[in-house]
Amino acid sequence: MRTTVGIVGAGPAGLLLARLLHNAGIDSVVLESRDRAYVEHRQRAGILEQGTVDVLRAAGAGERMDRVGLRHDGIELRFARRRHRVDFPALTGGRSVMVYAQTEVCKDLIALQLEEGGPLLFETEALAVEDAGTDRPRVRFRRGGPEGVEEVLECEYVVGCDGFWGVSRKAIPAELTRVFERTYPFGWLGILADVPPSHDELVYARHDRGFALLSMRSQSVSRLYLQVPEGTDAETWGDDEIWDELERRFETDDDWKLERGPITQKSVTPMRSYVHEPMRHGRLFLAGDAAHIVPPTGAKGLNLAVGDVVTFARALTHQRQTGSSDLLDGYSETCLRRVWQAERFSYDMTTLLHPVPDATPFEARLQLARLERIASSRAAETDLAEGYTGFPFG
Ligand code: RFL
Ligand code: PHB
Repeated sequence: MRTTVGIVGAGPAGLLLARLLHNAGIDSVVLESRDRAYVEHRQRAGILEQGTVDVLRAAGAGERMDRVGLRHDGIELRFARRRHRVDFPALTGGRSVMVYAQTEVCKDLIALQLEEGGPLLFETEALAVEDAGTDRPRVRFRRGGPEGVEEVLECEYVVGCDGFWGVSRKAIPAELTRVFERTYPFGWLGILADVPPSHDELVYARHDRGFALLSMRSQSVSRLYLQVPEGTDAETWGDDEIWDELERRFETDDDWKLERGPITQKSVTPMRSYVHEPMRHGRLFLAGDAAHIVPPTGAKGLNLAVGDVVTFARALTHQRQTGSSDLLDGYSETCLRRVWQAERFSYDMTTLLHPVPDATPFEARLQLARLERIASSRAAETDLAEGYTGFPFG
């Protein structure tokens, strides 16, 4: 098998890249180890930055998003029993975000790819990327489970969009690589519940008992998170216990009330910051979670993945049109500038809102002082609003 761009992984990065290349008249093959239903139902991100929304629209993948997605003009910060709303358009010259789940973005892109695009092969696992340093990189893969036969995809370029646990990153020699990493001593217990969201915007709450987040999937489905100790097993939390704890952490001095409903899903996500440098080796390019991870507090992971593949598609199109590989050569540097801004923002949001288990009273007071500062200074609040609504692409 042979193609121009071999894409490993059909998460948001791989699927959007296939679409952007198709629109530019460049052929690709996408290899995805899981089946279609799994990829379409994996619960993850919920917030699209303005720039991501614009890219999906321009790619012809924004129709359903514009119909059922929810435009949000702000978030609420909750701390010390108080509420403070951050007004995005007022602080950023009109920018906002969209609540539209990653599951839905993936469903839309998969439908388009199967209808109009090149091959998208599910249950096809990449085993290794080979000869990345040459102009004929290859992906060795296997279809149909461990019993399937091994095959080879010959490419001009390979883009590793296979997430944090993928194989592409391993093809970059260790001696050329630098990894920057931080783990956190807590995770998020996330639930999906059949109950209308108790607030019309997201609520980020800092409480002495831990962080809590109120988000949503639609007008009738809530998505909520609780900070829990690292390594917590979701099944040890009973449904009533979860609602009781959420209620405590969202408590205010006014009459705001958290509505409860049947919990349909629960799971725990670990928290990590991670950057792999460089993001390119020869003709292998890494995109999305394959190259970097942010803790979810800043809602940046999916948006970064989109930025990476937009940068790659532009660079390859430029190379096709002008013969110049300048933009491809600059891929890693271009992406990493934005990646590090998102790392910084996600780290700031995480340390602002999560009390660490062994925090001193001094550190707890500083957290409150930082929140006070955002609530009382337009400059501090603008910094948050700019970071949340997103950094420019490319
Ligand atoms: P993905 O989505 O992990 O997709 C990688 C794909 O590659 C496949 N794969 C392979 N395929 C073939 N061969 C192999 N050897 C393979 N190995 C792996 C996998 O099956 C998978 O289909 O990476 P991608 O495309 O880079 O997308 C990244 C995003 O998924 C991720 O950054 C976000 O979900 C992060 N994130 C959030 N991002 C946001 O922008 N806004 C949010 O509000 C937000 N909230 C979140 C989040 C992530 C969370 N979790 C669970 C980590 C909330 C949570 C709880
Ligand atoms: C979500 O809706 O899943 C979500 C929203 C905002 C975040 C993280 C996750 O910061």
